[in-house]
Amino acid sequence: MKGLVIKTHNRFYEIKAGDEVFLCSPKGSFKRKAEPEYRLPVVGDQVDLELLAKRQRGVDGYIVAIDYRRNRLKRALVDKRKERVMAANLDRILVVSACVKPGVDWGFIDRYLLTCELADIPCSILLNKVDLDPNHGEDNFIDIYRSLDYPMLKTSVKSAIGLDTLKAMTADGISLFTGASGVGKSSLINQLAPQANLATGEVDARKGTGKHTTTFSALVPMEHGQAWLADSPGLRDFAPPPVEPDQVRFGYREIAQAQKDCRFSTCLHNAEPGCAVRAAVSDGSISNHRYRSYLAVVQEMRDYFQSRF
Ligand SMILES: Nc1nc2c(ncn2[C@@H]2O[C@H](COP(=O)(O)OP(=O)(O)O)[C@@H](O)[C@H]2O)c(=O)[nH]1
Ligand SMILES: [Mg+2]
Ligand SMILES: [Zn+2]
Repeated sequence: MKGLVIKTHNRFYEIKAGDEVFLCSPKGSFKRKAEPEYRLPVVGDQVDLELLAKRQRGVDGYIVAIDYRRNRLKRALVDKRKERVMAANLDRILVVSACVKPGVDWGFIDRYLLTCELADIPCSILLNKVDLDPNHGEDNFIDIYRSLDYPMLKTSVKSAIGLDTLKAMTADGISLFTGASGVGKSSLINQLAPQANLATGEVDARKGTGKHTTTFSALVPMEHGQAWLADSPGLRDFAPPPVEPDQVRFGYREIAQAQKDCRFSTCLHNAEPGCAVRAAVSDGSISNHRYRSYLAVVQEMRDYFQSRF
């Protein structure tokens, strides 16, 4: 029987199969045989189940195989040379920012777009809390990202702005919400799936009181049951893994496009002669903001790999 992993506990997994949810654990034999990446199920996985006639030792059955993952979101572990898959088979990632409180950090958004491009996961940008923003979002930036074909949506939980569009955007498949703490991810998910009843609140990192840190450990069903939403932990718990400096260019759509005309195929668009990317920045077809963001990320990755190895 096939099922979808919707929740991970310590060693147990909740698997939705048909209209039922089964509690299962991975079968030892499969864990020994599988490729390292496929030894642990994550939310979003499609798995093969062997069900027991009745519940034994706390489980309804065993996970005997994990299907091929068409994409996966990874995070860096504390030992940053290691990575771990956090969720698989995502239909989209929604990067949430708040227009005000704390304000939009476009460099942060670029890092997520980079992660999504390299992981082959469609990415949308949500600007929440527009009710607090007299300008209703930073439109000059919005134009840049719209022209790159990233879906952009302004929302307000408080004033019910953009929520129907958000509902339509997330109406099928698995949508994962990410972004810094306090931008409104859990509040937005509660709008789409009221029964989720996720904890929300002001960020109080110092005390951490009443702060319920959600992880990628559960998928919440939308009301009609055909789509799933995943809340995510704050930044501190989740950083996308670093990428080699020469891979960064593939995370910027317009740069990846323009670089076909660079004189050197290895061009990093820094000071190389015959660089089509820098030419595009000069004539305004690539925004200065994105180019500077690209250079900053390349430098950051370079520093990281040099300090590390
Ligand atoms: N004014 C305003 N406040 C919001 C909005 N969305 C969320 N909030 C508030 O922002 C705070 C953080 O929200 P939460 O959903 O916990 O953010 P998360 O950390 O990203 O999950 C809470 O106090 C929410 O009530 C919004 O659209 N407008
Ligand atoms: Mg939250
Ligand atoms: Zn170049």
